[in-house]
Amino acid sequence: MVAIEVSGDAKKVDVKAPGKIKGGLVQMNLKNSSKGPRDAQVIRVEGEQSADDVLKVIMSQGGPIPDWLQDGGGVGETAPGKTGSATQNLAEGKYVLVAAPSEDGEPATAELQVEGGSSEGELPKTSAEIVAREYSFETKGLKSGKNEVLYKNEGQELHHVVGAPMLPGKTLDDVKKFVSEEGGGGRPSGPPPIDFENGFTTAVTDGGIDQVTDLELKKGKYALVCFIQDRKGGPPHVMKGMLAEANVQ
Ligand SMILES: [Cu+2]
Repeated sequence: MVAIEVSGDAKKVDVKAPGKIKGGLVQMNLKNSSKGPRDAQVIRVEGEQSADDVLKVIMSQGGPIPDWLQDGGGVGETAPGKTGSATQNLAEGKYVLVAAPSEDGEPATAELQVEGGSSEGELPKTSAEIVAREYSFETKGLKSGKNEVLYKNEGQELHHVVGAPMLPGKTLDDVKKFVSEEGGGGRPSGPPPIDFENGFTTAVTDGGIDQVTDLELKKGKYALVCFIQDRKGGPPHVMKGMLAEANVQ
């Protein structure tokens, strides 16, 4: 188990994590001691690039994602005062951990060395599943309350899942229209068609990465959206149709 803790306020984040861990199947727990929602992205770096180089890519908004930035994963958005958890296999290597503030501001980083010697382990069995690929989502077994969800990236590109309950009477077309206006730099017309407050965001993962993570869900229809761009750069995947409706039983 790897214990990660984030603290700080809305504009500044501090992150504490062990500098060195053993690879293989790893459960990452993110304790959020700050006042806003926080995540902890775990990114493998193949080369001499620094945490600042990783941040430049993350802040580039639609820019290319270089090949030295690999794997990805970590713990998705966790509410203040809560501990979020994700379990996945971590290969040997140098990782940069990134925790973003909820408002504009510089994310905090920490370096994490993953030492090898352990083989890949099997993920815990779950009944709920979200599969991401270019450019769609597939879900099964999502239910209200706390879910252990297998989140699989079966594509070639990096993806994440941003999910939020759809407001009564709203459709996926309304969601697409809303995020396109926002993503296109325009001002969204009218109130959002989804309940962001009760939404979730998983970690960003590379193609071929599977993780099991905790999601707290409400019964009803959810909109699932991906805002990550292709490795070569370009628009967020939602603009290529990567949005779907999921039914939480
Ligand atoms: Cu995507």
